[in-house]
Amino acid sequence: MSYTKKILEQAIAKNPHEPEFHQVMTEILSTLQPFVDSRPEYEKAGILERLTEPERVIMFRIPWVDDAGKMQVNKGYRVQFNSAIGPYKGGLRFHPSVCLSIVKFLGFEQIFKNSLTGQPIGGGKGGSDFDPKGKSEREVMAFCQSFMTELFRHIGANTDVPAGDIGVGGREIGFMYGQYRRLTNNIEGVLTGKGLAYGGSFVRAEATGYGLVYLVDEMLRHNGESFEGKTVIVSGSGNVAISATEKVQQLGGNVVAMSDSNGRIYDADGIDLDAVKEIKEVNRGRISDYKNYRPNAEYTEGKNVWDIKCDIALPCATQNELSGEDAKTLIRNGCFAVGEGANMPATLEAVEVFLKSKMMFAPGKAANAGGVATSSLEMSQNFMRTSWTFEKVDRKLKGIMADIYNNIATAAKEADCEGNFIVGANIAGFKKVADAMLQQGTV
Ligand code: NDP
Ligand code: 2IT
Repeated sequence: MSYTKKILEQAIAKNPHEPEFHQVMTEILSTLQPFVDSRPEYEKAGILERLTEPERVIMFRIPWVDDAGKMQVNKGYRVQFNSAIGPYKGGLRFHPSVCLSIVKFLGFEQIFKNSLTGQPIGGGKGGSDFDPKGKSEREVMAFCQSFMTELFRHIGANTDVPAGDIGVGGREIGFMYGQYRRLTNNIEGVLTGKGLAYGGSFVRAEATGYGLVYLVDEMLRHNGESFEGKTVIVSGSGNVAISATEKVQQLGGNVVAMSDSNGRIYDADGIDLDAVKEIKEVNRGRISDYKNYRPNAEYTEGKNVWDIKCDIALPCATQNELSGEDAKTLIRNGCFAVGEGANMPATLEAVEVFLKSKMMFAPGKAANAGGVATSSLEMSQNFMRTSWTFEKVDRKLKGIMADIYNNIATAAKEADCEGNFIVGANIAGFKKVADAMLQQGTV
């Protein structure tokens, strides 16, 4: 039996009740199969057995007191998945759906993504089932401080460097960083996505969305296309969705739809991004408020964006938000390119539909790697005690995304799967980590 298949089955059996973790392992290991099975040194060294088992999982209690004086308790997680090529690196997610399966799926994906950036960063992820929605600023601060009161002993600038993800932005990073500093009496770049006033990097806030558009632009240009004059739909309206929309607009594309977990907006004249920023970043409101700014736009409750006619689709909200049926609808409506800003937004069925159709498809671990790549640039600046200009960081980000595109395109070609960037990204990401593990012996 194939080594890869055997380990996939074993890993699924060993980790029951973790559907998202099973899904990401299935996608990655099944595409790696021909590459890994033809190289017996990987089996001999037990590379896949080790890769699918996190180096360390930390789970903890987060007690905090709400505005009514009531004690609340949430679950906290940090999965330190793989440090073969550098300190664990990956975001923290605060969302009621967060559980071990989701943190492990994100941590596993992060190993390969971080490898693809070319930066020396390992894979990790964490978070909590805390829901920041509707909480006061004081409640969010109390929660973040309690979260860090346990997490601080497990992380460090050379050990594990968390950042933001869903529900964790500049505000939450600030509260957690302040608590880390107070507990350790140590000023170090232990988190990324920090404010510019205390060690943050220019472009980090925009990096995931900008990087996504840089990579998709690269993919389009290699196929004789561009964003100029194209109709684009974006799901979500958070950090990644907003910065992706901004960059598409700068490149001459027309973004006509965005969404949140309640519904979607459609604005044929092109999304007014200042309005979305005010609703989401200033008021922390709902996307339905968009109609107050643009009365001619349509808001549809309970609907996602995938049935809106477009040339290019950028899913930027969450995992499994785009089904096989949605994929078929997109293709039927003429969509010819998809770039994943979110982590695993397309289901396995949707990915299959995209690959069969031969449309351009950029998988998340390559397309959204600009965020963590810029986090690594933030770490470099912190170690050097310096700060680079916006233009310098943006230039580096653009270069990193172009390198990622070239590496995944080359790896796909070498595997006789030209244009299949899932295969390309998985092989290119895997190879560096596996080689580092081989060279480091039994660890
Ligand atoms: P934000 O919290 O800023 O925004 C998340 C957006 O997605 C919101 O519009 C939110 O709507 C929507 N959303 C979240 N969960 C759901 C759900 N279950 N159903 C429908 N909509 C949902 O997060 P980010 O923009 O940072 O993250 C978005 C995606 O990008 C995630 O998959 C994340 O893992 C990925 N990513 C983020 C990076 C970063 O640097 N921030 C880097 C790489 C990937 P609502 O407000 O209604 O919940
Ligand atoms: O999924 C991701 O890559 C992130 N949430 C960003 C991680 C980071 O460390 O910047």
